[in-house]
Amino acid sequence: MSHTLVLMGPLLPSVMQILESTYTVHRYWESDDQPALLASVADQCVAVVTDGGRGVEAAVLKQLPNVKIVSVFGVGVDAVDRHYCKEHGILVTNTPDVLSDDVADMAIALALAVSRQLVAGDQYARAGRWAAEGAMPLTRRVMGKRAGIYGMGSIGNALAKRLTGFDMSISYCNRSARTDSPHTFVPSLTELARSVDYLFVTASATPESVGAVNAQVLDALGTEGYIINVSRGTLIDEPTLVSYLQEGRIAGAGLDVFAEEPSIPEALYALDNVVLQPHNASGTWETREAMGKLVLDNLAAHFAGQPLLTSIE
Ligand code: 8YV
Repeated sequence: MSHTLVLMGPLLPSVMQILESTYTVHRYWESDDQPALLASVADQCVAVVTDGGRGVEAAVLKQLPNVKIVSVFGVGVDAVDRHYCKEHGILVTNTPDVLSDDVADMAIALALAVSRQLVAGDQYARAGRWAAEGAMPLTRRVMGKRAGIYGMGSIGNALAKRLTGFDMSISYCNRSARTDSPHTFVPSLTELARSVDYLFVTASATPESVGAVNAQVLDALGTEGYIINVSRGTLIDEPTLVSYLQEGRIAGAGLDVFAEEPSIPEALYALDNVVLQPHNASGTWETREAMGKLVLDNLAAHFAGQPLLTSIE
């Protein structure tokens, strides 16, 4: 008999197809009566599969006492109650590394887009304003500027590689200096912000990093500084960021992530110093297929009694 698992939300169709032909899958998000669904599979369910945004709460896991693994389609596991998992010996797996290149690409795209006013330029061209009014207003150069990376993990590293192609000086703030990084380590996030033109947020969401980009950091970034966030919205004090953008207290922002997704603070829609994305940094077919494969491979390894390919402490 196949193993029973609860799937918290939809995944790529190709991944769902393999998942559902290999296991007995219960679709949590589609259920009209989720508590009844959990109660009906409480004995059999041995795994939960979810994505980075949905994760899984302790309230759900409590109803599934035989779950031994939570497999996350995403690198961030902040939406999984890891404390509960640890206490109950539940393994947590994620999909690191396979998405780093695309997320780094998105960070670069956002930096270029907000500095060079790509979206505004596109609108200007489409509205026929070039012919009617002449050239659009001048923008800001990216090449050769100073970049700061908050979180020098796999994504931060992939980003640094790209930034060197723009002749940018690179410094970073991380829990500790990385012996494998040639870039300048700055222990304080505020000091990092003070010394750069672009502050890229690539750290994972942890109790230490949540809210770390606060008014003090934004003040240090200053009126010429841009912030780019491809990590989690919760790392930034969002109401403060919105008011700083409205008041021109920083130059601009490229944001792929928000504190309460899928909500975006409406005030941002009116601002031309902001470029927005709907949390799509890993959203390419190539990366999503690779993430799906890792979810499936981790589950297969677990049920075969093999070591997991990627696991979280
Ligand atoms: C995904 C993410 O958008 O990996 C993460 O942590 O946030 C993203 O790659 C998400 O997990 C897919 O739904």
